[in-house]
Amino acid sequence: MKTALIFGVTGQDGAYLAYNLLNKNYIVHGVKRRQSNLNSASRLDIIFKDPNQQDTDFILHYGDITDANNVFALIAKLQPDEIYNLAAQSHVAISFIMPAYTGQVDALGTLNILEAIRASGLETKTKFYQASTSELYGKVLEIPQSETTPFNPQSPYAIAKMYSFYMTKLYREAYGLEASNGILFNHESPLRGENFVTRKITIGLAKIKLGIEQQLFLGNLDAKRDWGHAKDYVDAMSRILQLEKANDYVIATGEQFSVRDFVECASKHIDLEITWKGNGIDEIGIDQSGREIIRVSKEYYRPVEVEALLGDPSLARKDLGWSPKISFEALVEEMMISDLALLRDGGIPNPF
Ligand code: NAP
Ligand code: G4F
Repeated sequence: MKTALIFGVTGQDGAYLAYNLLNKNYIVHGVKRRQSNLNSASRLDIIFKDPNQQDTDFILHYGDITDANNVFALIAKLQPDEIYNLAAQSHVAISFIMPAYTGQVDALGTLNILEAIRASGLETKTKFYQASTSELYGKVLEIPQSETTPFNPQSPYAIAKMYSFYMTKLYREAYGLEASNGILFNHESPLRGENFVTRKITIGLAKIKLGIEQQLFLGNLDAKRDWGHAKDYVDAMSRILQLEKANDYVIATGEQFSVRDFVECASKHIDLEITWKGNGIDEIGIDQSGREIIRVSKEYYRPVEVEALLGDPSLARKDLGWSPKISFEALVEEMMISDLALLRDGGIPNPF
C-alpha cells in the first residue's frame, strides 16, 4: 500500500487528488494550515463522509510550507512514497498586492520541501510533484506552449513559481531526486476558489438567476485561457509520479476560450442569452429581457495581463497516456448547475 503526502490538501486540487488516491487504496496524509475557522477543510467533507472510505486512510496534519522545521518533521516521520506540493498563494492578481508573501510560500516553501526530502535521505524513495503553471509562459513567446517554449513570466506569482520550477529541476539533476514539474494550464471545477474568474462567473450568474443580485462585474473579457477540469488534471499529476524517470510535463486541453465565451456558455445553462454592446471598459452584457447583467470594472484588471494561453499536451499524451476526458462545455455546465444548487438548495451535487 502506497503512502502519499499532499501539501495544499484543502484546496481545489488537493480535494480531487486526495479522492483520486484514496480510490487507488493509498494512505493519504494531508497538510492543513491552522485557521481561525475550524471548517476550513470544507472541500474535504464529502471524502470524510463517503461510507466507502475508511477515515483512517486519510489523515490530516497541521502544517505550513513556510515552516522548514514543521515540513522536515512531517517528511522525516512519514517517509511517504509520493509528495505532492500543491500549496501556494495561487491567485495571480493578489500576488501583485502581496509579492513578498507570495515569494515566501510559492518559492521558498517549495525549497523547504525539497531540502526536507534530501535531509531525510529520501532522494530515491520519495517521488516529488511540484504544481507548476502555464503562468510561467506569461507574455507568450510561442503558440501553443510546450515543454520547450521559453518562459516569460508576468506576475510575482509566476516568478515565484518559476523559482520552484527550476529548484525542482535542479534537485533532480544535482541530487538525484525523483522530482517532476507538472506545468498545468488553468483547471476548474465546482470546488474552484470563488475569486477565480470561472467560479466568479458561475456564482454571479446563479445569483442573478435567483434574483439575489442584479449585475456581475468582471475585468478583461478578451483574456483567453486553455481551461480543463481539475478531476482530469489530478489524474495527470498521479500519472507523472508513476514514471520510472522524473520529467516535466505540460498538462492542457489544446483548446482556448475567452472569458466572454465562458460567460456565454454558462448563461445558456440557466436559460439566459447574452448579447454584447460597447467595447473595453464600456462593454456590457445584456440578457434577452434587456437587463444589463454583465459590466466591466477596472478593479479587476491586472497591472500586466497574460492575454492568452494555449497548451500543447503531446508529450503527456505520449509518455503518460493522458488526455482530458471532460470537455469545456461539460465543465461549464457542471459548475453552473452546482452553483445554482448551492444557492437555491444550500448544497452541491457530489463533485467527485
Ligand atoms: P487553491 O485552491 O488556491 O489551493 C491552494 C492550497 O494551498 C490550499 O490548500 C491552501 O490552504 C494551501 N496553502 C496556501 N499557503 C500555504 C502554506 N503556506 N502552507 C501550506 N499550505 C498552504 O489552488 P488550486 O487551484 O488547488 O491549485 C493547486 C496548486 O496548483 C497551486 O500551487 C496552484 O498555484 C497550482 N496551479 C493551479 C492551477 C489551476 O488552474 N487551478 C494551474 C496551475 C497551477 P488554505 O485552504 O488554508 O488556504
Ligand atoms: O481565473 P483567473 O484569476 O486565473 P489565472 O490568472 O489565469 O490564474 C489561474 O491559472 C493559473 C494557470 O495558468 C494558475 F497558475 C493560477 O494559480 C490560477 O489558478 O483569471 C483568468 C483570466 C485572467 O486573464 C483575468 O485577467 O480572467 C481574467 N479576468 C477577467 N475578469 C478575471 C476577471 N479574473 C478574475 N480572477 N476576476 C475577474 O473578475
